[in-house]
Amino acid sequence: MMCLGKNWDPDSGLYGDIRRFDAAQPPKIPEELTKYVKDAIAASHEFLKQRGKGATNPAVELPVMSPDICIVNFYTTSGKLGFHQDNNEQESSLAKGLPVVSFSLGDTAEFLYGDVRDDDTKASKIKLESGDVLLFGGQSRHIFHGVSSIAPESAALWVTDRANLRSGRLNLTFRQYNYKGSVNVTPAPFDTCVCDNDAAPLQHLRPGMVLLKKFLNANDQVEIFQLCRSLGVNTRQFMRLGKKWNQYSNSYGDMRPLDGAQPDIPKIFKKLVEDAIEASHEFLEQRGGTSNPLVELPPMSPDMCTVRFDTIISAIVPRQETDVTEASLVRELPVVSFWLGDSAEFLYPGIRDDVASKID
Ligand SMILES: O=C(O)CCC(=O)C(=O)O
Ligand SMILES: [Mn+2]
Repeated sequence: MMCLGKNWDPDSGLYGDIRRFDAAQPPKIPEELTKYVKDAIAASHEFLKQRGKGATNPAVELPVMSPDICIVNFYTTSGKLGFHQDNNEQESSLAKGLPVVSFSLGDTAEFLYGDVRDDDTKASKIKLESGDVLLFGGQSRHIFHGVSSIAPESAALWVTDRANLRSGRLNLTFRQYNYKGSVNVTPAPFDTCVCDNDAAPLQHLRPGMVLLKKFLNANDQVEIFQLCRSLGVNTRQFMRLGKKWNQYSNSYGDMRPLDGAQPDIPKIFKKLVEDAIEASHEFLEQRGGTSNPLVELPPMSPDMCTVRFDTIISAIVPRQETDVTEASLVRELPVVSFWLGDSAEFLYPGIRDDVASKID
């Protein structure tokens, strides 16, 4: 996940101006993207006007917004997103029903939406294909929604080839944090339309919810991919060298999902790790005791490395490093960790959720 404009912290659900991992401001939303959002809102107004034959006010049903937040998510083919509401924006923005505008690029997603918390079985389902733009605002601003699956290899070849994209789906959701005008809460009059033609290029899914099929054409989609890449969008806010952790499938792979790159661990890092293990063997041997240092701390040759930058407000809750193969765990191959910069208080409780020992 990466944010443009304001930064959203998924742990606290709060927006801020700087991101935690490097204390920098997220990049601004490029004007090209803002223009696509405005065009999509204008297209849905035009569609609602024609559909409602003038009886409804499209700008009440789906208010105009000027995005200052964009959350970019890359889903690998096993990616999912649990049922949730988007409600971390300011109360004024939510009360006005300023829409969330969502772009889908790459592989097709099954998108669920409904009104009932914790029950996606009652949800409606739609397919979001590459180039589709979904808007939900007004009376649909608080819908529960999520992504249940991604259809592998469903993107047209021209998308993957021209954008040089591996399998997966890029999603950009735009929102406006704050609304400064007066909030008139008169509900929009609406006809109880529901989409009666899934193949239609423009679909009125429910009041305040419009789907613009293939709104983004081939060139637009390639441009958006390239823009995202140039802004440094990647799957996590820290870097993986060697094997790449995939947050969606909870497994390691060889490539970075967004761009298929495979940055390796520099030789000097590998050497430092091997030297560190050797030095600990030396130490354990001199220290004596009955254990064999090679059994106590088996030698290993690293093929994955995580580089994290922690700001002064960072914290990671105690967790186990079990995301490697069973063979590596059974042989008890060590994790070797280098620290640079400010000191960290490191906790290592013997038992889950228990009181921890501490070192600096
Ligand atoms: O990927 C999607 O289509 C939905 C994304 C979403 O709901 C979110 O980022 O809050
Ligand atoms: Mn959402």
